[in-house]
Amino acid sequence: MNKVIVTGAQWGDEGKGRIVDLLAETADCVVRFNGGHNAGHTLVVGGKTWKLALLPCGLLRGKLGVIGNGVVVDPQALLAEIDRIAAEGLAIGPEQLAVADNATLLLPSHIALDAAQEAARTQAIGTTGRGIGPAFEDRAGRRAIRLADLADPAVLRGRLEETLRYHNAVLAALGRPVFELEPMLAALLEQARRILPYLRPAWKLLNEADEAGRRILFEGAQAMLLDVEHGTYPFVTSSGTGPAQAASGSGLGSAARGHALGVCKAYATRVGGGPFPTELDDAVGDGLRERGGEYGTNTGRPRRCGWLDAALLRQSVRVGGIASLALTKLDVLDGMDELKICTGYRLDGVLRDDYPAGLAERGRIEPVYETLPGWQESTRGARSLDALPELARAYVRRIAELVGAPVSLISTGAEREDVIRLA
Ligand code: 2SA
Ligand code: MG
Repeated sequence: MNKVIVTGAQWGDEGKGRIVDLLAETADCVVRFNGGHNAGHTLVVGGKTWKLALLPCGLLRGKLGVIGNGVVVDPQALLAEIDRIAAEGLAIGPEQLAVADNATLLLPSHIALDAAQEAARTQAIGTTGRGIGPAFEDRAGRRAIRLADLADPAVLRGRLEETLRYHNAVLAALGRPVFELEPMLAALLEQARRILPYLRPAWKLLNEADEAGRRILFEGAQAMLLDVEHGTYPFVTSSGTGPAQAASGSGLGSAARGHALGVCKAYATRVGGGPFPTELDDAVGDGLRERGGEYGTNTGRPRRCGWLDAALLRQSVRVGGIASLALTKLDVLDGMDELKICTGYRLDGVLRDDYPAGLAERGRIEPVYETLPGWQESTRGARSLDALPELARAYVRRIAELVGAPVSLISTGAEREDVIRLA
């Protein structure tokens, strides 16, 4: 399979970075196609821990990295990340990284708007505060500046005037300080000197690579249930997060025919606000959090934990065209007496297997569970299906049945080869 698209199938933090790292070995090129520096991957390569937000993980394996048009790029964050990685021993220049010239620029005023909008919400979303939502909002509102326009100071000035007029009006209305054009323009022109060498028509580069038979790996950020259309709206991010986004967010239309691999934790977690039907607000949930190390990579916020929701997963699989699942953190369930899987919901006494769109209905649904016996043996580091206890195999089989997609990979530990390949 020449094109593989890795996306999260739940609410993020499923371990996509680890799976991308594993698959990067046989790829020629690794592509980001959505989100921005709200993504966060922690990777252990050769005993060294790396943290990436905007850079594609494949760079750590010496593969060409591409930041596609579907990403909102904060030049300050990108340059800081490149400098940090260089200081840690990995130099990344335009030979290693291409950035789409038609990607959207994320400005400091977007970050201020993110904070102001979040404070003004009746119910906070719990955004990452990186300005992601306002930047995508500007793209849809046709006010955004695209990276290619960093090349011409006069054009940039004109675009920035227009964008800032709007940002300042909104910031003032929300009682926040406004931004001045000149210092912002000066900073952008300074950053442009270093950003411009990376800019390429990435869609063209990718199509040529594809035509030459290169293997292209797509690295999704966030996850299906945070998708701006199909996720648990309005508690979502502002970009498309599913496999279909890989085609439009990179300009490689044929990505739509790639293998969509959905990464899924053996239980469920969520950070930030929003619905979570199978959330466990008890000792069982606390146990998952402690054993799974479920604390945010960047902020350290404790993640909400709960049972696997196979109904939502099945919806993600169907909406996203997910062809197979990579199941992560199975070992966190070791030693539990019993495991529950949500198979559907009860709404006003009626069973349904789809998650309702209406907020009022969402408030009234109750998850319906099936209970499976747990296993007492350790699955940590298992590298073949035979090495798993039968009850663990039964749990995996049941997930595949309920979700309607085969499990093609199981990761069982932090080591790169702590993985069971099933296809
Ligand atoms: P935003 O900042 O507008 O995208 O936030 C909107 C909602 O989306 C959630 N969100 C995330 N949830 C989990 N992981 C995220 N990214 C990193 C990752 C996090 C990390 O992929 O692992 O560093 O561990 C992510 N990005 C956005 C957010 O919590 C809001 O609910
Ligand atoms: Mg994460």
